Amino acid sequence: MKRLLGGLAGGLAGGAAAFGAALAQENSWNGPVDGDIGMLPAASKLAEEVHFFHNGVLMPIITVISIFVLALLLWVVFRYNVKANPEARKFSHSTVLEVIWTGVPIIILLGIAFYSFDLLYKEDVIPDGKQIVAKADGATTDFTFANDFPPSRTAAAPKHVQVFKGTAAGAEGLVHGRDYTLAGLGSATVAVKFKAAPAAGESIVIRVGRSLVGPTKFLGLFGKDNTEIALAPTMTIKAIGYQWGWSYAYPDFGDFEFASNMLPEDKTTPELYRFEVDNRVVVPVGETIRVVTTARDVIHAFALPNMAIKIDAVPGRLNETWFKADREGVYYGQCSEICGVRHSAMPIAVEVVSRPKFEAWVDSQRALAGLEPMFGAAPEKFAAAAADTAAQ
Ligand SMILES: [Cu+2]
Repeated sequence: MKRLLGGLAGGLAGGAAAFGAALAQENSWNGPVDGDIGMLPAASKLAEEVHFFHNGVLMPIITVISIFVLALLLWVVFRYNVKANPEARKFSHSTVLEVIWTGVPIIILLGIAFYSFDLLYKEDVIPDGKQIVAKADGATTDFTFANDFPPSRTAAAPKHVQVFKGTAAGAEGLVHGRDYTLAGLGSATVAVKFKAAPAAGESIVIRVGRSLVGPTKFLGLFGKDNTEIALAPTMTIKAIGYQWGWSYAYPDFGDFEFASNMLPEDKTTPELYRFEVDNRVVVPVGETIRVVTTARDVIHAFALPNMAIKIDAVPGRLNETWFKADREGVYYGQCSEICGVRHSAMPIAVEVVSRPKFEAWVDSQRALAGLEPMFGAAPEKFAAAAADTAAQ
């Protein structure tokens, strides 16, 4: 028995270690690999929040319920079998018990809804946060900005404002109360008042709005708050599903459109077969992208697991969602609505690149469509965009 228990404990410890290793696995191509447990690596704050909801909220609840039900079962099996309990009692109701087994699940579901309704809202509603960048002159301590949102969306609490100091070393998040205070929350103009004037030349980045996404402290107590204010989209991509492929349009950049079809087996690697396409969607890193979906024939669904988005593409109707990739790379998804015999042959491949690369790509697509370049004529814009990225 001792050996059995020892083996069991060893097995559990080994299993836990394997689970940890699988979770921590470096996954350079962001897709599934052999031995994976859990979800694909998160590439956006929204995906991090989805993972937090699954790993930090749902899994503990599921585990406790499973163990509780198993214990009840074992109790009934051993305590009330025909040998241990030959004379069964004949009662059929217990008001107290029925109130408990109705009330407790309601409380559990309310607890889940508290997190999941919030997430549903964030996925569905396009963020409206804005960012103000100011250069410090070494003397100014107060930086004001217009709080010009619709009444229900104005910055009214310290968490609706995030302040960063951008230096060569990267962005440093400042703490309300320690580094700065806020004046005028809820009114038309808000001031960020620094305790000490930031050094001359430093970029002061102020993010404002109510579109907070990312994992927060569990029950407001444990872990660390890792939320960020999501900014309003800088561009829209329109994904149109058809039997069997996707077509993408970029209405902000001259309405060029291209088809994106799965690469045949001999044109790609075994690992990427059924993921890779001939023309990838290209988007800039760190920017909020509005995704609008529709379809030409039957219902398809646009899904990107790394960004934790999935939305139906319905003929005659526009659906929208959004994502913001935090890392450059290629992210794969697949049509997620059974749409016909080649449903499995309409993958989605999104390439996240730097802003200058994105602009060069836009110009190349415009050239293919017979349009004038949009960015190439103004090379100084490239430098400004690169400096902006460095400042963040
Ligand atoms: Cu489809």
